[in-house]
Amino acid sequence: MAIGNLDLTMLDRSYMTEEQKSLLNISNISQKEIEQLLVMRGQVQQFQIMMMKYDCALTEVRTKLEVLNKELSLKNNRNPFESIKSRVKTPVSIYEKLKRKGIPFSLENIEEHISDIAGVRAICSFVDDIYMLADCLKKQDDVNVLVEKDYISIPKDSGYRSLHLIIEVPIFLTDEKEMMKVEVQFRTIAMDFWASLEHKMKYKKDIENAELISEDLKFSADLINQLDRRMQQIRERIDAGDGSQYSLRPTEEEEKASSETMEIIRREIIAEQKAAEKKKK
Ligand code: 0O2
Repeated sequence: MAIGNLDLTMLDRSYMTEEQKSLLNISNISQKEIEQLLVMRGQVQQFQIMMMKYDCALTEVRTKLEVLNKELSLKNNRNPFESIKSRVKTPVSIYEKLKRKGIPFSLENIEEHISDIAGVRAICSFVDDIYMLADCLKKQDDVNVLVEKDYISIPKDSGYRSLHLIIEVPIFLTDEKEMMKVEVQFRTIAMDFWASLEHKMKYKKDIENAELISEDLKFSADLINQLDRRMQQIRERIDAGDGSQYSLRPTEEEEKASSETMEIIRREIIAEQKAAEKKKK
């Protein structure tokens, strides 16, 4: 499916699993309808140009992160991030996001109200690498930081954790320079694992008792947070070459979560025992 030279179906959806991609097709509006809308408004070329610019901005930011990765991995003997993904938001997803915000679909509104058309995601092993990488990026003199959302320090109610930066970077075209917005998400491997599963649930509309899954997800997000912190402490002890350097004594919060886990396990064992007794009778 193409508008002029731009094949909209080729917009990178590398963030998504196959299932999420197919679920996108059950949106209220189809890609074809958006194309028709743009054709009717005579904005096909403008739309193509806009998406091309966001795509160029993605390349710029990816390159910046890859350069940092190369330098920091030489200095510290480990890669600050494990992988990097990027995507330009699909027209359907742009349309849906504007709709959720109650804003009509227009090129002006897209530019003004959607800050994650170009999205880069850096997946790190350790939480401290997230902040170190983000700081290095923020310090660059051609990067304007517009918004910083630290959902690691203050997680969302869902349990979602990531560090988001909305930045502006310049792209240089034949006869102009333009500042383009890019959303950069930094998260650990474990946070990414969690977010992919939770995202899947959000897209699936027909789950019975979805609130129970949300509760489980929230609980798992806290466990993941503890795991991330512990992995970092262990890495620090390995780096220091001293196993006794840091105490791994659990914090109050960890103690509480762990006793809650034990309580859940205890209840499960009792329920299993009761079920077994009932079966015997
Ligand atoms: P998609 O489909 O992943 O692209 P704002 O206009 O800034 O107030 P916005 O853009 O929703 O509102 O900002 P926010 O909350 O920082 O979210 C930006 C993106 O972060 C989302 O994009 C998601 O990718 C991710 N995200 C935020 N909250 C959650 C969450 O609770 N769970 C998961 N799995 N991801 C989340 P989109 O466009 O909403 O979704």
